[in-house]
Amino acid sequence: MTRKGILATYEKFLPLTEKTPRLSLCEGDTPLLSLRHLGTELGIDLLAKYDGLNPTGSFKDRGMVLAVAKALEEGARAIVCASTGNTSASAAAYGAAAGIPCFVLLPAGQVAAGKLAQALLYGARVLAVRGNFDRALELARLAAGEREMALVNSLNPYRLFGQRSGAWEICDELCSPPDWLILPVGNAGNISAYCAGFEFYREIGRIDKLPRLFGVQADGAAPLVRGFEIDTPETLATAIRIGRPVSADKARRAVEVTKGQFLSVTDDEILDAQRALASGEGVFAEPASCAPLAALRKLKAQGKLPEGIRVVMVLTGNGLKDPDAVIHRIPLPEEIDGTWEALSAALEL
Ligand code: AN7
Repeated sequence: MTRKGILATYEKFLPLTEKTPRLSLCEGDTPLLSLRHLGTELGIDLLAKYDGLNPTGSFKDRGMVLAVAKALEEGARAIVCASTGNTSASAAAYGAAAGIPCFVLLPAGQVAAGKLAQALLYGARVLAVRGNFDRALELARLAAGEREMALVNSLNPYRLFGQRSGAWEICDELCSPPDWLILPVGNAGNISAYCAGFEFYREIGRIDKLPRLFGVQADGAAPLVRGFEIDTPETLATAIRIGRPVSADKARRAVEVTKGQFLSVTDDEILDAQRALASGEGVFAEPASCAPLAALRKLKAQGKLPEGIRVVMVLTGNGLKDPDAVIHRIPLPEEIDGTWEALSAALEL
């Protein structure tokens, strides 16, 4: 099957009219990889939904394509968002594709280099706000209210609607839902969208049960695990450095109706998981995306991971987005003289 993009593939399931522009950068239809080595280690059937292979390198494209198409349909003069990075890259790209100006508000100094480069190069007007993501989002909401701009954060219902496609693709490919679906949680939109996607498929009879949904946060930014908002969230997984998730209620409901759970892991556990995923399976995901693997390893160590279940882990963002998170923590390449003798000595297996 050729890639057609989310709007064409799921036309019937999305709130499209004949006036909605069929925008596409060929997002979605990402691979569902079997992670055999890590799966064996954990004693489960482990699959990864490799959403870092989307056009801008993250799952955000699934919802952004619909949000921007709807903004065009509704005559918005510009789009605006706040972002820890990936939303801004996606908004900027789809804004460019749609020919509509894009404003992005980033927490100053807290966005991974790849994401910042994307937003700038795709031609967005990028503003670095002195403050954290939660403050930037308040300002973006104000901007949308004060100007004729469409807010394309996940408060925009079309974003979450488009992100349901992740759940649909998994069910379409497996012909049944997995036992568990585990994903990182920041602003809590994606876990809510997955839940809605699975519930919709159950409603129309494509599946007969919901997977248990597990949302993973970083210890320093874990409002949903702790049960209260965090004023100064801290984690090196900057994508999920969020203290006041706007979709907290929806996410709590998602975990409740599917009998799932919120979990948290330390930054060190995230980095260990990132390395295990890369060196064990050949898959490079950004730190936030590795929080679920870290959580699975932790559950295994605690004897709380059921044997033999099928688990889909959503790899939400590409590792290339944020090389700085790892480059200072791994040994640098060994330097050798440009001679055969030096090389020969280094080629010991
Ligand atoms: C790689 O880009 O919030 O719980 O502004 O980039 O739906 O927020 C990114 C979030 C997980 C969390 N993984 O998803 C933004 C932003 C990656 C992310 C999340 C994000 P939500």
